[in-house]
Amino acid sequence: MTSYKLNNQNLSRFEGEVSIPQYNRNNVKTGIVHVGIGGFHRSHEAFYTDQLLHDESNADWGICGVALLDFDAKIYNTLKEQDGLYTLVVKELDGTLTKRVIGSIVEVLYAPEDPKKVIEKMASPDVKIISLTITEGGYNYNEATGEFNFENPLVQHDIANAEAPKTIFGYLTQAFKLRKERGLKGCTIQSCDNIQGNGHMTKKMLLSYVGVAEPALVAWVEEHVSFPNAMVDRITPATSPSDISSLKETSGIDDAWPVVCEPFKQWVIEDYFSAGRPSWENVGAQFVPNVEPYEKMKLQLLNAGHSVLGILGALMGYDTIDEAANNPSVNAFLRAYMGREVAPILSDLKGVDLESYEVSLLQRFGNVYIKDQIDRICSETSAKFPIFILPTINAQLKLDGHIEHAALVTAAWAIYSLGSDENGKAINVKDVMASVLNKKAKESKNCPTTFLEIESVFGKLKDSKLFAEAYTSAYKDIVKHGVEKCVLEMNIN
Ligand code: CS2
Repeated sequence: MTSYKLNNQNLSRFEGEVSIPQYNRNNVKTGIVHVGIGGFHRSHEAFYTDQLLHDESNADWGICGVALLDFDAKIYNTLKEQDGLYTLVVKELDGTLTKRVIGSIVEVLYAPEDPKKVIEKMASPDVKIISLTITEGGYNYNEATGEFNFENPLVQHDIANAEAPKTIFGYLTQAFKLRKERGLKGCTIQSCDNIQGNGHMTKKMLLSYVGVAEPALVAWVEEHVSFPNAMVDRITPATSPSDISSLKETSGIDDAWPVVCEPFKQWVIEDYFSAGRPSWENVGAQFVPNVEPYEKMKLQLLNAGHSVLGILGALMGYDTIDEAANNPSVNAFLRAYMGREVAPILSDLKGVDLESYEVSLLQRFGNVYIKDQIDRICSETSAKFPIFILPTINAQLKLDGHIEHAALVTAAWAIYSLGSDENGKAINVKDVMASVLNKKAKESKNCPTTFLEIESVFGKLKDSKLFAEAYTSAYKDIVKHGVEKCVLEMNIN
């Protein structure tokens, strides 16, 4: 089939093949600056917003996508060439594909090229919301101290070079400074990352930074900026070359970076927006007074479940999450982890139905069309573990409760960090802490608990005798018998 480059000029050619924006993108003004224009933002917030823009009264809520890191040059260039357009391909449970061109990103900026432009955009009076998907690690939180990490060289760079920052904290500080100087209103900072109390975390980290970099601005931020917490959810694997070629062949869309995702989506947000917000509730988002139950449920079941499948699956030599989820022993292990270790500590949460949530998760993880990469799930586990798994362990330890499944997963992660799977195939550990993890993993061969000494990940976990024993015994069993046999044994006992 003849294909055409995806851009404004060619957009109408795709009408009929796929859904395309039925609104005039030229009339859409930027009301949201979003930092981090990877797959998840484009399958989630940008998708919700695109649906909303079909009602002309919402035309003030277009998105300016900001690529913050050097590493983001490719997505910036792609979206720039495609006038912000991209295709969202939803892989339905029966394997059919629902395709839609998304038009809500109406501008894109590349921060390393022109930091001033990004700061000005963030300070624009039209911009009411600055939303973020900067990953768990992007918040610069240290698990060991519970505080902002000022030792990060990028943070030190920003303190010394205020006007050409590199971190989100440097950018926001400069933008707020301009807003204050110009007598403008504040705005909302909306985190869309998988962190418990993501709004509170953003506020705490930002104010720590501002307190050192620009102390006179602290009171202004406290008064004029709001930080609603939110739970965000939609499984969005990395786009594969075959996703790109099949879109071209079957629909004639030459899109250099489409986004693929599952059909399920959820967005639960606290309604604290200091300068107004779009009516996302009209397109499926939920506004609630307190998002904590939803966040806990999602982080400790879905995200932790992903890490369990990812770490065990990686050692077993699997490539995708569905392979691990559809292995009966691993599946039973995950169900036992959720039922015995996570559910009891979430049992007093009001407003959520845990059992049906767990059932739906197993179905989502097992979706064979999604092919979510184990590699993606295991990336940056050092930032994910403290958020997804550690809170469950700590809560169980307080109750003298069950930690055996979590201990096995932790032991499997220590072995994973040695860098090869059980068949001797190399594992590419993608983690900012990869070298520390590998060093500790090597030392753990003789004394397994050495791995638990990484305080910025595990806090004081190594001091728990109960955990250390379960972990050490799981470590030795995995080395001796392999993951599959160990999880099978656990299911029997
Ligand atoms: C995943 C998440 O990165 C991870 O470890 O668990 O990206 C997950 O797919 C999303 O949070 C789903 O909403």
